Amino acid sequence: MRPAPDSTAGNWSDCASGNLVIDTTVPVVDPVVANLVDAVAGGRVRRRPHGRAASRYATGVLIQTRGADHGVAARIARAEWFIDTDPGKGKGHALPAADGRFDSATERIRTVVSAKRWLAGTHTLYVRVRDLAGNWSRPTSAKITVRFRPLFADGFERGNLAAWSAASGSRRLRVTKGAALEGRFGLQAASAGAAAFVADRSPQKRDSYRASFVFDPNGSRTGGEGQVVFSGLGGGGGTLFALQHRTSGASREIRVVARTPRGFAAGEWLELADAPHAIDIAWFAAGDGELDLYVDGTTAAQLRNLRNGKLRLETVRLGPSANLDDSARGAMYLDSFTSSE
Ligand SMILES: [Ca+2]
Ligand SMILES: [Ca+2]
Ligand SMILES: [Ca+2]
Repeated sequence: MRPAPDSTAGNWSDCASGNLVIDTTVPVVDPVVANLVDAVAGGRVRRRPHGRAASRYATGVLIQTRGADHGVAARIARAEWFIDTDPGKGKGHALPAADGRFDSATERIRTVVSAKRWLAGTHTLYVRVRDLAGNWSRPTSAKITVRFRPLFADGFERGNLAAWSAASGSRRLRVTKGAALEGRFGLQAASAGAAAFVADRSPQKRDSYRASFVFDPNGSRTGGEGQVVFSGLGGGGGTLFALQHRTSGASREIRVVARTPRGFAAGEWLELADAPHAIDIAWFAAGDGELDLYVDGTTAAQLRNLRNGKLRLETVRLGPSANLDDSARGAMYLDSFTSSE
């Protein structure tokens, strides 16, 4: 049915005669089976998942299912997966056919994908398939729970800073009941003038790192600078990533920045209400390195392709540590700090 090429634009050949088959039969995909496995090696399972339980912090997910198409010209041509939120048909992560080629009416799928950059917790993993004519199946799904090796946690419930590796500007840091966002105690850190932060040195040459904490600006003012309230540092003391907070007039905003070979990549400034917020930050060093910010459980920023594969995280700082403006005022509350690989 393709028009014959013609050197003169606008001239079309007669249609060739023939039978035209239009495939409107939507393919289907079997219920997905998703299991945690220990290792990912080029999409293959390095260790057999059968008869051996995956370790507690496994980050490979073995996906198994089968797509089937029916009727005339039936053929499965493509498969994809995604977690939690549907990115749109054709915009998921591609899945290979188990036999290496999508060339028949039914295709088995058996592959391992990495969950290393997922948020800890329970996710819904979806798979759908597409036929040659472009019809997508409805997705089927499976629940899968990932967890990551813990590094350090402190909710300030001992009433002091003893759990931390160091504290800077300790007269400006106070563990108080008034600052408790969870439990009985929280950290009150002065926003004004000079540094007021606690440091944790447990990351030690880490190439993947996640931290979560509760942050309440508590009416503090930053004086217009993007005050650093949480940051990760490398061996030489250079900043690898940071969460910044700034106020100007009635506006209050946060953003993340991450080191690249050419300086820093910065996320958009995001409006933040003056109230307690659950902050999650995930940093990954790799050629396609990444920094993710979640606010109150929702993705707020994703900086990708950071080309930061040579960087290693040594220490993190919680509390105002840089871009400290003389006109900053007040004190913020921080609580419930946890971190993992
Ligand atoms: Ca079909
Ligand atoms: Ca095949
Ligand atoms: Ca607490």
